[in-house]
Amino acid sequence: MTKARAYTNIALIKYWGKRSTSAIIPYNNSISLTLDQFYTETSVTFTDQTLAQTADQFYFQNKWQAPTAKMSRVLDLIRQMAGFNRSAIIKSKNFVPTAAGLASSASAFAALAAAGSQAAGLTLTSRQLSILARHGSGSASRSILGGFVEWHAGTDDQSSYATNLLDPVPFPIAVIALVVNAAPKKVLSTVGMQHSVAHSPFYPAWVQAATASLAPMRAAIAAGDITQIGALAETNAMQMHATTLSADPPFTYFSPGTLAIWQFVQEIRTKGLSCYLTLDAGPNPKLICARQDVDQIMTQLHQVLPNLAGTVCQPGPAVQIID
Ligand code: 2P0
Repeated sequence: MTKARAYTNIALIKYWGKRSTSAIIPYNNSISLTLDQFYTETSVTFTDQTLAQTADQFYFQNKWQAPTAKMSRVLDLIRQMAGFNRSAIIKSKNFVPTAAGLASSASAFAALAAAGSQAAGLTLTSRQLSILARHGSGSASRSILGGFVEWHAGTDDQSSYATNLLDPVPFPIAVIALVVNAAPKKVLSTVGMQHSVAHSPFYPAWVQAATASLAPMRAAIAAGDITQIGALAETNAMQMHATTLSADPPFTYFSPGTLAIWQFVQEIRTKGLSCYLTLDAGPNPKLICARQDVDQIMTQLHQVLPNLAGTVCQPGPAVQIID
């Protein structure tokens, strides 16, 4: 049995659309920050039985479930590399603050790739692990690494993987994960991004704008410029969401609560507080700010939205084998 822990990540320059849906090759590079507060622990044991004799067994939060097709894809790749066809027992737990609505495929597939490959007797480099995790979920390629990470889009299976930009992170950046709605998302990201690619006339402009933002984001990270990191991330997030609003038919991940928080963020900036918002494929925003401003931001936010739950995150580590 091998157990791994992997942390979620928040994209600052986002991945939104696949050039290859089968191999999960994105249109553009993305840049993320791994977060220390949300993680998945997964253990994998390969049995003495072949897959023909026994199917893979999967337990999520201690309950039996059928393994998903994406899980089977990652496990099959591991079996292929290891040169055997034994079935696996997978036990996985998400560690996410109650009702945060933040369960993530990124941490799940990064943990599965690390635990599964090690349980199969393979010793993979972080590049190989990133490629393996990518086959479960694109964003999982980034959760193999800690701190600031860049996923290089590449052009084929072996050239699409993530590397570190900066880890450990020597400046006090914080990410406040807010919960406006803990219900499961209505349009899964895999479906939402495909819809944007196929049906938004703005999609090529998104790829161009995201690509143009990579160098400024790398420079802001290298300079430890939290305000510039936040400003670039907020612009990039809104450009991504513009591809959902501009699709035919249109859709959005924004909820009234998301917009209320975005307005709040814009307002406190006019009062001199540096705070920026980013949003993924759901209504729960994440605020980017300096650690020393967190208390002031939360105090002011609670005056506008009294019951809002928030978790303060700092840069998190790379995937680890813990057992
Ligand atoms: C990101 N998201 O860069 C973007 C921003 C959501 C919005 O990666 O289809 O679960 O499994 O590769 O990785 C979420 O999409 O999608 C995601 P698949 P994934 O973090």
